[in-house]
Amino acid sequence: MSCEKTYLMIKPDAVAGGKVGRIIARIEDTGLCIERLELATLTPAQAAANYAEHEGKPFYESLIEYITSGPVVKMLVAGPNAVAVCRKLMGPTNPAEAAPGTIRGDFGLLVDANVIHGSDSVASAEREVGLFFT
Ligand code: IDP
Ligand code: MG
Repeated sequence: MSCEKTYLMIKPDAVAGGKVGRIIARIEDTGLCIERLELATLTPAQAAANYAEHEGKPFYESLIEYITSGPVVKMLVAGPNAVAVCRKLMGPTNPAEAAPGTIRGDFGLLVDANVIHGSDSVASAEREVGLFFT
């Protein structure tokens, strides 16, 4: 068992849709600890840094536009196997393929507005936590 930190972010569609409270409850229900939490609108530079691996893909420009379109909820979440536990809780990238009971399966419909971001590895988590929480 490794105690890890991960970076989660409730995306603009879910914040605007009034789903923040229910999503946070699911994170808390796992037993993981929300150590930092902040409502903010990402700058284009922050968005580009977070999604650098996707630069050049067909959806990149619309992804940056979308993620900077309104406030997000940034979270630093910690606990045993936090990265994998959160990815499982979120469900797969496309909400249409996400099972009921997952955050994307229950709160999302479209891949381009898929409710929540979560770091995909311990290395990504370290980088993303550094980007969003100094
Ligand atoms: P992840 O968020 O599950 O890690 P990634 O493949 O890292 O998925 O993609 C990052 C984000 O880019 C996704 O969460 C989604 O918002 C967006 N995205 C990924 N694939 C597509 C696509 O095919 N069309 C539109 N948006 C996409
Ligand atoms: Mg990813």
